[in-house]
Amino acid sequence: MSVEVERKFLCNADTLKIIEEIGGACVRQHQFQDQYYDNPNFDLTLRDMWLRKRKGCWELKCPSTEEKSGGQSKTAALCTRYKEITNLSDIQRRVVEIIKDVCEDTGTNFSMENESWLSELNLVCFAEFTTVRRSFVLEEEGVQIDLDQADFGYHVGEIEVLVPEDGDVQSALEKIERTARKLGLSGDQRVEGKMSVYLKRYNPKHYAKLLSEHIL
Ligand code: V4E
Repeated sequence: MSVEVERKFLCNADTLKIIEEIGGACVRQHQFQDQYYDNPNFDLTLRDMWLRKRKGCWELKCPSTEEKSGGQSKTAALCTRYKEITNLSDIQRRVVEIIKDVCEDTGTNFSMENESWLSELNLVCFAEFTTVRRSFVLEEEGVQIDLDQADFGYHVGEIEVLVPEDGDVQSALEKIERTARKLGLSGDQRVEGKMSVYLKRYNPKHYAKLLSEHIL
């Protein structure tokens, strides 16, 4: 399983032009809807686990606990590192491990045919939005740049490097740092992701809880 190392950045009127000037090639433009799920106690998101359905497929984003996670440099502090699980039975197993209290009577043999496992685990959709994404690659750095426009009016960019399991996270952080400099990014504040902005606006209690636990 690979680890996604990402740095988010704020876009402006010049971002697209700069990406083209530094050699970014547009490889894809697509639109997708995300539905995020958790139980009413927020047992998943309070553990920084993000269960979502995107284009009909289930995904679970979990924090990477790699030993070689790249240390605590300024660059590392601006980046996130997550693993993405896409196999449904693996996702269900991880979710059951986390929501143990509601699962005392629940096995892990859920039907793959329908979505009754969601109600069995008391999981409900807490966020739903559509993103238009333009993706660019910088061949020489081996990085991808995504420009996301969410349907609730938030525009954010991401510099992303995929690192194989046991791969070199430090080198990924350096690629991201070099790309950030080429893009002229300044500042050492983490930029909010779509979820932060969405929850702050539409589900402030959930947002406040995640903020107080330093998840967002
Ligand atoms: C990991 C995470 C969340 C799930 C959504 O992740 P994100 O990368 O923001 O969304 P997206 O659409 O770009 O996913 P991709 O297509 O890249 O897989 S929601 C909140 N988090 C945690 C998080 C955080 N604490 N800080 C920052 C800057 N980003 C994400």
